[in-house]
Amino acid sequence: SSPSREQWGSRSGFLFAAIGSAVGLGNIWRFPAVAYENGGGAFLLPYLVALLTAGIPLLVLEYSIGHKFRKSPPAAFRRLSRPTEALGWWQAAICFVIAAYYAVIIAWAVRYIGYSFGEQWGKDANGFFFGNFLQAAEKPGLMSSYVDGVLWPLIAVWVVVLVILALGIRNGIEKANKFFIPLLVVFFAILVVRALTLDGAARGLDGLFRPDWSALGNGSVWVAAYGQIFFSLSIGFGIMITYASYLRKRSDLTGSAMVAGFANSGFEILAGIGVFATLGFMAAAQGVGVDEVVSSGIGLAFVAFPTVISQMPMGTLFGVLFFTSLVLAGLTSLISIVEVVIAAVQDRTGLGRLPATLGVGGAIALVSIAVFPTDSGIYVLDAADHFINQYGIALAALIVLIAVGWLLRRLPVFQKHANETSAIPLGRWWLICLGIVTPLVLGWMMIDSLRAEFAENYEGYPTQFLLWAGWGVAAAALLVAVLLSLLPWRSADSETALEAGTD
Ligand code: MET
Repeated sequence: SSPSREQWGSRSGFLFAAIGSAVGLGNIWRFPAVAYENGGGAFLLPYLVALLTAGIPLLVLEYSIGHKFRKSPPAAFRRLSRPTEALGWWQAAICFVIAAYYAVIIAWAVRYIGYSFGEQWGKDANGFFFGNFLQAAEKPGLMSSYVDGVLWPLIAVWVVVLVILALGIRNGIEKANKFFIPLLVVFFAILVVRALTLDGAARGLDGLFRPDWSALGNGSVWVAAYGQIFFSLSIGFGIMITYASYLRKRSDLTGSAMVAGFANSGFEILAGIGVFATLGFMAAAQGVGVDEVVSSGIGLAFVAFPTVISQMPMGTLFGVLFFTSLVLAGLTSLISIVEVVIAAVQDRTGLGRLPATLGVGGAIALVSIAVFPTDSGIYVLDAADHFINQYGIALAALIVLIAVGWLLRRLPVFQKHANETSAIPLGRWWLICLGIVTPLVLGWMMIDSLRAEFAENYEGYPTQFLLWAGWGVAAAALLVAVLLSLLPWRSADSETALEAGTD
C-alpha cells in the first residue's frame, strides 16, 4: 500500500471503531419498536436470519473491498472498474447528507442532558420539544428563522467531531472510540439495570418478547428484519469500506465481521430490554396497556422518555444516562460517516488530513448549521432521512451487489482475498447469500417501499415539500456522484497514489 496511508494502531482499535459506527441512534430508538411491531419475540428469528444471510456477509464484502484496494469508496470502486467509480461517490454523497442531519439529533440530545436537571420540559414534554425547544413551524416549508437553543449545541458537536477527525485514524478516531464505546456500555448498562427495577418493567418486557409466531408468515416482517440489519450495521454507506482501508495487510476480515455484527446486535437487544422495561413502567404509571405507549425515533427519545423521566424517582440521573448514551452512540457513528467523505476527497486529490478535514468536514458542518437549527429543520430532517435511507442506502447496496456479483462477477475475487488472511474461510454459502438471497430481498424491499411512497405522501407532508426535501435530496446525491465520477483525474498525485494502492 502507499507508504503514507494511515493505519489503525491495533486490531481492537479497528473493532472499536467499527462497532462504534454500527452502534448508533438506530440501535437505541429504532430496534425496540421494530421488533415489537413485527412479532415481538418471534421477530428474533427473521432478524437472526437477516444478520447471518445479509448482514455479516455484506460486512465481509465491504471489509474486503476496502482492505484489498486500501482506498475509500470512489477510488476503490474505480479500481474495480472505471464505471463503478460513480457508486463510490454516491455513497460519499449519501454520507454527506446523513452527516448533516445526524449531527443535529446529537445536538438535541446534548441539550437534553442539561434539561434533565430539574426536568425542565415540565408536564408537556411534547409541547416543550416542538414548541419551546425546536420552535418548529406548524407545517413543513422553507426555513424562515433561526433557533439559538439548537444552534449552539450543534456548533459544539461539529467542533468535537472535526477535532477528532483532524487528529487522524490512530490518534483521533481510534482513541475516541476506545474511550467512548466502553463509556457507552457502562452508562447504558446502569440505565438498563435501573429500568429493570422499575414497577411495570416485567410487563414491558413481556410486551416486547411475547412471540407472535404468525408474524413469520408475513412478508413485511421479513422486510423489516432485513431493513433493520442494513441500517443498524451501517451497510451500504461505504463506511466499512473506508474503515477497512486502514487495516494492515494481515487482517482477519471474517472474524472481525462476526465480532462487529454480534456486538452490534447484542447492544441492540440490550437497548430493547432497557426501552421496553421503561415503557412498561410508563404504561403502569398511566394505567394503560404497553401498546398505547410504544413509540420510536424522535418521539421516543424526546417525548416519551422525558415524560417517563418526570414520573420516576431519581429521574434526573436516568435522563442524564439516557441522553449521554444517545450522544456517545451518535458521535461515534457521525465520526464514521464524515470520515467517508474526507477519505474520498483525500484519495481523489492527495490533500493532507488537516486541510481535507477542514475543507470537507467544514463544508458538511456549514450545511448542517445553515439548514437544521431552523423552524423547518425537523421536517427537512425527517424527509431527508426517509428518502436517503430508502432510495440512497438500500438502492446503492442493491446496485453494488448487481454490479460486483452479476455484471463484473467479482465475488469470488473478494472471497479469495478474505480467505487469504481470515480465520474463518468463506464458503459457497457466502456467494449464494450475496449473489442471490440478498439482491432478491433488497429488490423486493425497493418495490415494497416505492409502492408505499406512491400510495400516500410520507407523513402526509405536502407533495411540493417532499419533492425538494425528499426526492430532490436523494436525486441530487445521485447526480453529484455521477458528475464527480465523470471528471478526469487530472492530478498526477492522486493517480500515483492510486497506482501505489494496488497489491
Ligand atoms: N448504524 C447507525 C445507527 O444504528 C446508522 C448509520 S450511522 C453510521 O444509528
